[in-house]
Amino acid sequence: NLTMKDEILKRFLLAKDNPISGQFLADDLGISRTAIWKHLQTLQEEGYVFETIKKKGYVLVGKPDKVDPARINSFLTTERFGRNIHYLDEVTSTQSIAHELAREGAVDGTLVIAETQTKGKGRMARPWESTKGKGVWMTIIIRPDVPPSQAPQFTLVAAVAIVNAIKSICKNFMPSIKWPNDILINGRKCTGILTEMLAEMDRVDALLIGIGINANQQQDDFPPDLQTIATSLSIEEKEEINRPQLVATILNYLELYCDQYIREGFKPIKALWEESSGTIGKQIKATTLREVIEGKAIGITENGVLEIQLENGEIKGVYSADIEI
Ligand code: BT5
Repeated sequence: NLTMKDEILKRFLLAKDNPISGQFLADDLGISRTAIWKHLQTLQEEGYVFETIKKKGYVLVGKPDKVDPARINSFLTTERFGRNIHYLDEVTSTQSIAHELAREGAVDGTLVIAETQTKGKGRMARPWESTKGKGVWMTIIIRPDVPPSQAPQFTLVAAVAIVNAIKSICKNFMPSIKWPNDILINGRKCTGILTEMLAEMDRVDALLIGIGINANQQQDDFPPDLQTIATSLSIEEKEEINRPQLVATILNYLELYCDQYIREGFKPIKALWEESSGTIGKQIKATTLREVIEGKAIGITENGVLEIQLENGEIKGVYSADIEI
């Protein structure tokens, strides 16, 4: 669903250093050269910089640091995920926008993404810090044909997709998954996942997979309460992260794994999850709404339930909890 302006931008992004002529664009997109020129004008006002090369056309030489649809699109290999993007500068929470869109019938794979959130939220209404222009703050609306009881598994599917996307982009550290919804680097949180659901009694209508990733913050961008517990990909990688590429890579993996989960069940996902887990085998303390359980995390079940072995050998399964390692 790219706009004409984004279609033009996408062609420049894919052409890299090769010039594109106004005439080529006009023919390719079926609009006048004047219309092309006006779109280029708008793009320049947004911070894109074009160089004119005599007799050849234009080259894109500068881009603003944004997670705009055309840039995400240029890295996508999916069929459905991210093919419909709602990009906003500032929102209360991408989850709220996604709720509205899902109720209005948004298609499977619709993406809501913003540069900042004023009321980003974690689980149980905890606040989520969303520094402007530095992270990935997004919600993907998916419509799998599954019963509501399977919704929590999608948090684990998303964790596997994100951790593999991070591993394919960053080479200087190893991220690990902390059950159920965190990704950590050297013990500090870089990613949180929040899965919400619209459902009938027996069928999921839509899942809203909210993903918050600290990408380009530096340590002093974090508020005092997060200083010792949060980190960003850029801090650990010691390089600037290409956010549109990260977003698209996550969507590429996510579509692959969601489809695989629907086709083959949880088994292949469980194997991928265990490969990147930093929780299994550790002595942990799990705080659920009802109790505190201490013991050794021994695995996850086919339903994504975390199994903890107590001192006395008894095994308890938890569906949702905060974990301390
Ligand atoms: C989560 O909750 O980790 C889920 C976070 C989901 C955020 C995304 S962003 C896009 C979408 N739109 C939203 O409004 N939300 C989703 P939980 O496990 O409850 O962890 C919340 C805790 O993480 C907070 O209480 C803080 O201690 C910590 N925290 C808050 N902001 C953080 C950040 N930017 N980086 C690391 N830790 C953070």
